[in-house]
Amino acid sequence: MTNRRPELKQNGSSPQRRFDVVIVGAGFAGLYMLHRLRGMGFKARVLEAGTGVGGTWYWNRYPGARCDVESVQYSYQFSDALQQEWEWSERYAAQPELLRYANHVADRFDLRRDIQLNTRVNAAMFDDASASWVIESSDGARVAAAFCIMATGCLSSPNLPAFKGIAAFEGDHYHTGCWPHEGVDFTGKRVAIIGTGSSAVQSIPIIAAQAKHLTVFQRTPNYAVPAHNAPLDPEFVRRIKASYPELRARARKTMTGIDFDYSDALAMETSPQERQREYETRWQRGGLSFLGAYRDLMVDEEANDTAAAFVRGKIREKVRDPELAEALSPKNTIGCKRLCIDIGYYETFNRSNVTLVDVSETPIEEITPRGVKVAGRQCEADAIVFATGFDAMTGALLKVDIRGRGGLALREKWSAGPTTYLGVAMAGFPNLFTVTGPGSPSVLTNMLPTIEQHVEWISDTIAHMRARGFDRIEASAAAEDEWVSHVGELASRTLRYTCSSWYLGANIPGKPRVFMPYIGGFPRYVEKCNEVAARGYEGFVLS
Ligand code: NA7
Repeated sequence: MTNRRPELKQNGSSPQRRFDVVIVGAGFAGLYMLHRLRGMGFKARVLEAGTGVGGTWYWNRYPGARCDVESVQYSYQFSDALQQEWEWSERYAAQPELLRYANHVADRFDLRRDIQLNTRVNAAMFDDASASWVIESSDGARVAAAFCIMATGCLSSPNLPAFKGIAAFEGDHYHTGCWPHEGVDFTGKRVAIIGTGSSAVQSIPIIAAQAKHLTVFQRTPNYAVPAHNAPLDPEFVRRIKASYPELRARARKTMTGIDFDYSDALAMETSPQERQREYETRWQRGGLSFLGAYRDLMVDEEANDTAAAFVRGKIREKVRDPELAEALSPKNTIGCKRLCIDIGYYETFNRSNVTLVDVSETPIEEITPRGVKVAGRQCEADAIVFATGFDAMTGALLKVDIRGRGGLALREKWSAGPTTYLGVAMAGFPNLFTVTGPGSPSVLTNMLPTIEQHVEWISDTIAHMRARGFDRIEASAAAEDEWVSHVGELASRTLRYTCSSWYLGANIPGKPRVFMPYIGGFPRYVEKCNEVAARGYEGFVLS
């Protein structure tokens, strides 16, 4: 199968329409991509599986869903008018507000006329003869385009572990990543939740307050730092709006593309008392900047453990039952799995209607018609929430049967792990771009500025090709190999391989263990992309 040329005409109809660019996905990446390309005079079309725009914030409607980057920074900056007129209401925007924002952007820039909803892309095939892509959706319809851009998101393919018996469960079950639009009322219900990642940490306090009883099945405890979420003070907003360019410029200089206080100090060169003060200050401030306290936290185990021990101490203060506090205390590297930002998570376990079941040693045996079975004991439930995460970074791309030059299947190319050049392009797949693909900083950074950088770089590349009369661009195998080794080499110098995170693909049975995002930081990545372009697209073959 691998190298068979796709039969473009036999398996479906001929493409019904031709575009310059087809964009897959109408999340923040797809929306801006469409706006920018259209502004450059390209004929572009977005194909989106959902019934609305918003991507992550369209699908993740679970109780408590909220962004872990502050709203004034998790927002577009390409239009100053947009950032001046939009009013964020809270420090960390909740899902409904983020979805309203995505819809506002779609309306404000008149994007909807080029977005086709209810259209799940199944396959994309490169046709060598015409140097174009044929994109097929699940209803069999086909469109053709000179360029195909996958704006399918990093955490958009939900992972539902293959628990025995799910189909026979008599109650209702939900996955946090595809929550019913009408919401779920757990009042009076016995609820089981499986997983204790960010989605669970956000939803557990809210479900516990509503349900008759909540049982939490925990395989790995997680570190959570308080959000200290609050309504935004109008004076703060006024100051931010008056100095947005400066804020954005400062953010662009940080590793994560987020403007917060990163210290250059080393934990191991700081006294224990001073460290404690620093962690306490950051804890009181709340949010992800906790890990910015010292620059050796993600590279030196001893340094890391000072921060981990501090959080474990906080858990002991918050959870009344010492045994329960111990069970909720992570022992692994803090920041290896993504740090969670919480609103009353640990305190929820003090409630009399919440039970923790540790499944680290004895995994969930099966889902029975009436509940969840562990070690021969059944926990009865009327509803089960699977907060079991995503097939991150590669899942959504591999769900589409993408065939490059000579029929090369992406699934085949990536069988030992994803390989890309800069996280935006792949050898063997001409005229195909990925926004925030594996090998890009993406999930280690603030997604919005990262998306904007990719969109601008990709659209500038396409415009460059038009200006020079090129109709084909492909990453060279050598440039791709070099980039992949560079990404792996940087990750290997950190503590990122010490846990079973989704960054490594370790949450999906059988997925190759490769640290997928680029860990070198936003500024270094942007510099590399700009250099590549300035050198006439070094590492790409244009023809
Ligand atoms: P995560 O962070 O991947 O969390 C998934 C959770 O589900 C995690 O606690 C897993 O335990 C647990 N899990 C997965 N499979 C199983 C099985 N088979 N049995 C028991 N427990 C299981 O996903 P989220 O949706 O919470 O967050 C994803 C990202 O979205 C987050 O990092 C933010 O960036 C936003 P494990 O840790 O693997 O032992």
